[in-house]
Amino acid sequence: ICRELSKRAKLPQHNTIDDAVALLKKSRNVIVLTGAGISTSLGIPDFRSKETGLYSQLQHLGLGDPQEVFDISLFREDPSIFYSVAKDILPSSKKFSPTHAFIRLLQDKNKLLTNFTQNIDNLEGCAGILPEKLIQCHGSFATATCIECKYKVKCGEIYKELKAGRVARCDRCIRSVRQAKPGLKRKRISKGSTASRKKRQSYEDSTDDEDNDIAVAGVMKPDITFFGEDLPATFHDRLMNHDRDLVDLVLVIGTSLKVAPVSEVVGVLPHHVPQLYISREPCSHANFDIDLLGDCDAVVTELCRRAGWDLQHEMILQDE
Ligand code: CNA
Repeated sequence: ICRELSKRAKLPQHNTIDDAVALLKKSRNVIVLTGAGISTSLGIPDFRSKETGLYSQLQHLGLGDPQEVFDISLFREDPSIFYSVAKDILPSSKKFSPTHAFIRLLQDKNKLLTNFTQNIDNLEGCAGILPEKLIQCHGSFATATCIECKYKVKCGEIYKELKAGRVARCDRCIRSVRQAKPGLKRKRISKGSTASRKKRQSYEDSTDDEDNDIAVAGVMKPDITFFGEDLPATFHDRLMNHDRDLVDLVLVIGTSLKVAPVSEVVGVLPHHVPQLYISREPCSHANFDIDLLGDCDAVVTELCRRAGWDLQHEMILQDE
């Protein structure tokens, strides 16, 4: 993707909110590229917002760069850093935002080609975005895998640990550590004295020993893409071998577009396809045809109002 990247020129004929509405109404194959900003109204912090973003709150961890929380080498060294932060971005309910509802509305109107999301909160599914319309570019919290034995579980199985900020360990590893012990004991019993048998028995019964089993078991890593890991193959496949030929409108919502390779998507799509940007602040490193700056829930609500579309959501105030 990097090789094909270039900063596209703006299309001169589009620049107002009504142009955006007209584009939405006529388009049939919209790519919606989303980031953490579409979930902040639900109380889930993004990364880079100045005072509320997760990165601004991580000074106390003594990291050189807050992104290290999501660095795969550091996770292998000390997973407790990630676990102490993960609880803050783990949604505590299945509530989704008006912006999620807007993407669902595009799907219902047969306009959604693909929602490429960088989010890991899995709320697109809660809003009813179909799996075949969704690419979770950075994976999600939906499942977790043991970094040692690759045993996979649903998020529910480690939810308690995640919410408590405790490192989740692999059940299968713990079971196999424990199963290995009776074998060891049998061998020793046949050779050892009664005293050594008793000593060993009391060691195996102790809570310390259980803690020890857990401590040597593999760490469960939620299936989110850390810095230093590859994106799912579906990301490139879908973008380059399917969507690139079909897309007729690009909507980028609630992302600072600072994480590659997702940030490079806008540069590889055909340059004649209009691109709209909805976020609180402008994006200085990409050329969008129309910037709709502000709270994304309010912006999509206004777009729908002008389009005459009925966007249903409990968080939309009547007079907004
Ligand atoms: P980011 O770099 O923090 O950027 C978020 C952008 O959204 C910023 O430009 C904000 O100004 C803007 N923004 C925040 N709230 C709103 C709002 N209500 N309306 C409009 N704009 C808003 O996050 P990115 O998504 O660009 O970075 C990619 C990272 C963030 C991915 O790897 C994610 O996994 C990661 N992340 C995800 C979540 C989540 O799943 N909810 C939460 C935090 C971080």
